[in-house]
Amino acid sequence: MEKTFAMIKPDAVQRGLVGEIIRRYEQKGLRIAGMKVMMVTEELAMKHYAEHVNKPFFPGLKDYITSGPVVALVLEGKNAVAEVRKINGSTNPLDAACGTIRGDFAQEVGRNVVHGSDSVESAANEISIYFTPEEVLDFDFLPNKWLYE
Ligand code: DAT
Ligand code: MG
Repeated sequence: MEKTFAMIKPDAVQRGLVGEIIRRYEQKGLRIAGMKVMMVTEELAMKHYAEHVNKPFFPGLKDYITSGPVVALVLEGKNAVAEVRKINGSTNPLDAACGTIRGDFAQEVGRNVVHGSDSVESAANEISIYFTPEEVLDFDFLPNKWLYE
């Protein structure tokens, strides 16, 4: 089954949105295969956002993502990568549809409350940055037979 990496960013943790955000992933049928509350160090931020380190917004992004606890998640499901991106909504909350997490809870791109991997390859890389193999569980998720044909 496909896995993706998601993050509930520091603003969402501080605003008490952890339960609401996880509820949205769970109600879609995604399974939580890994989860932890942690700080993102500068080193982790540079690995995670390697493609953005030379962009003008990177210093702000790094300050934001390292500013407080985050919740790191491994979510599993058919098309988990695309499903989480859809639930999260567009990167810039101004463009994010109502009903998406960013559309409902965010106003600025620099405070966009969640992250989701953009491809299966990015997901595998990001999971390996934030989790050890032992921290990602493999178990029989009983609702799968009611979610998938
Ligand atoms: P996404 O998080 O939707 O995958 P991304 O990979 O393009 O988006 O960018 C990573 C994060 O960097 C994004 O969540 C918010 C920040 N960011 C992206 N573009 C930005 C911009 N033009 N100004 C400020 N922050 C930006
Ligand atoms: Mg991205």
